[in-house]
Amino acid sequence: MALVRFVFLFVLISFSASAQKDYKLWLQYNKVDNAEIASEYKNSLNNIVSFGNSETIKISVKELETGVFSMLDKKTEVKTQIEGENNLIIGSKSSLDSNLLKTLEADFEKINKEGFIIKSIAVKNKKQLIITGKNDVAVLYGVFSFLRILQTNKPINNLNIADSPKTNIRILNHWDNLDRYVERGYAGISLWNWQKLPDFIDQRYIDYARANASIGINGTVLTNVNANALILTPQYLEKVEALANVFRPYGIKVYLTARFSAPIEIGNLKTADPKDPEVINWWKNKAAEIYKRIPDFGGFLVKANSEGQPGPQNYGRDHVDGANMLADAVAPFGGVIMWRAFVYSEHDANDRAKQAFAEFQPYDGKFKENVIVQVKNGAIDFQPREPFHPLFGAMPKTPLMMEFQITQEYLGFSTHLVFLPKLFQEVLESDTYQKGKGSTVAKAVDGTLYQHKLTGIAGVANIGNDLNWTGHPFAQANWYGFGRLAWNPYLDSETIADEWLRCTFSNDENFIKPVKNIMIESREAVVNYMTPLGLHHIMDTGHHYGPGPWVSNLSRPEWNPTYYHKADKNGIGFDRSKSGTNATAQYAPEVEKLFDNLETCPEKDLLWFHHVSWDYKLKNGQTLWNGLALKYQEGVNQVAAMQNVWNKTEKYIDSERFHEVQMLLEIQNKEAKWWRDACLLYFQQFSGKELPAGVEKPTQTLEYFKSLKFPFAPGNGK
Ligand code: BDP
Repeated sequence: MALVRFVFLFVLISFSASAQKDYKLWLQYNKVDNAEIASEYKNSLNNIVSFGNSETIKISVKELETGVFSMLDKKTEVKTQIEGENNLIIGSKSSLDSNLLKTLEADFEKINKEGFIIKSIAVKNKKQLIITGKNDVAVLYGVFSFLRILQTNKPINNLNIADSPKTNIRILNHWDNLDRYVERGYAGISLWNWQKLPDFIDQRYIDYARANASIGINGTVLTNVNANALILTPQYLEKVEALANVFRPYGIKVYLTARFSAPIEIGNLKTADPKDPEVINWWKNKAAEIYKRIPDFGGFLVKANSEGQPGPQNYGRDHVDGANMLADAVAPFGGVIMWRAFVYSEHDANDRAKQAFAEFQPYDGKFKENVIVQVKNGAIDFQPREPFHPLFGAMPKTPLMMEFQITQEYLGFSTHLVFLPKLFQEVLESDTYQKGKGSTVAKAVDGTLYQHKLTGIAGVANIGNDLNWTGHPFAQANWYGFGRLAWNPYLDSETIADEWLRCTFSNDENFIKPVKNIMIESREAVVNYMTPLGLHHIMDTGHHYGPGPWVSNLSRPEWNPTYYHKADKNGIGFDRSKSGTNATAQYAPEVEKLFDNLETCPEKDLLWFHHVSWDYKLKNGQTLWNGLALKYQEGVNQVAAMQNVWNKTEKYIDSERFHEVQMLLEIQNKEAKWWRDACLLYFQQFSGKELPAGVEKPTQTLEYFKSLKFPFAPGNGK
């Protein structure tokens, strides 16, 4: 009996210990295994000397103490004066003494207001390490960055780092409803417990803020873009205020989505016309009311006249009228309006991929200066691969911010291991040529292309109340990677994967190397087994789970997968070249030429821009049909290879995460085969050709795949 109890207890303890691991994200602060490195660290870190006593500085000190203690088994003392050598000094510019200020004068020149300095310096001939910045939150960023250096076992004896974020608004968009249902959420329900707020502060709010601060995220939109006006009522604003108070010391501003019809729904007005004086006044008062509670409120994110959401067009006005009216309301308080360009209409027979550009580009220069237009990375909708959105670089007089989707609505939910920074990087590196060669999307987004001061990157969050936050342990890497790229859109995704693995799992090279490869390959794998060669939007309807290339009965033509792949006897693909919808003309001439010509169009985007015959010869000599089938197979093979690698990692990590990922990869493998078989069987009806050698034969019929229904697939309404 005693033995049973002991075993039970042991299982319980080891279970909860590893469950905690999942929860701790990339802030594991694992003990430094390498004795040499550990002793170097210990010798260089005597006491913490802290200048300033704001909440943020207290948080910074606590983080350092926790990190150093946990990684080095060393308790550091906290002093307010420098004594002896090898201390870690922290404090913002305004709290440093004149001596230190003088030493760092040139360094402060190198950073912006959120940037930090981590530097080995001599004070009265004694070696010290300092972490500083122009304000306390910048110091906190520096602290997390320093802890990351320790977590990744890099040398600290001669540091000289000056690092600043390249964008101002680095923000998560939560598509969370007030009943805690998360639209396109695959990791549980919303973190925000509106019922218990404002009086009950869940520890998760604090941990959420800390995790975000650790990667430089400085804003959060708490509510769904498909907005509910109730969030703007006093009853809810009190709750929002409570969250804002928790997030503030971590440098995170709160934003809300504004439902355009709110003046009618909660203000008892007859209209929401943006030119109506009463409406204008209503929003002004609403803004004042919010700022009274939350002086650093960030502003509003607005989805208007898109997918049925109300907007200025309901009153014969346009997006500029709507955005500028709201911009005026928040301007006196320093707020911004993030106005989304995700628009397309069932009444517009134009190629859906062209509609946002056609509508927004002519508005260039017409928005107020506190408006930033938020543009999805591609012209359709967060597909596994899309060419960059033609609006980037094409509105020189308007700040544009990037919207990425971190939640994997179209990339396997929280079941598939897909490392998204690879996708993000591909988009950011794309050359728009709008100001000649080198006019990358990253430059359009960080403001350097046209010297914009207001800049930003948004990510649709993949966070819910699952124990591990994101459903899949590796989906944490997508949250992490998003933050890192928002800070610096020029970072390499491989570097990000490396950092994340070390901080989250282990520094053992035998683990890092192969698993990093899995991550890097994983994005191409999902493209291959879902939408190779430029295919897009062939997922099943509504929930978007699994393949549905056959769907053709939806009320709006541009919701049907058949609209996008246009498979017929002659071939497959959407002709967006001159001979088709001429969407290519929305790009700069150099890019237009590249995409427009079948010969020069990158094969990864082939069927996005061209309707291509089944016998068309690909660059590798295969016919299009064979090449397509082989790509689907390659995707499946890549998942199998990922599994092989993962199965050998058990000895390096905790068994809970090992087994979780193992099970998830098994599902990913099954679903990759499902995608391959369903799509190939369906397209085969048009190509009329056999599957080439090397492609496994489907084990089910097309009818079987078509019959599959998933009424309760997550993320798609209740
Ligand atoms: C689509 C999602 C839908 C969102 C929409 C948006 O399916 O749930 O509301 O994007 O971004 O991809 O507004």
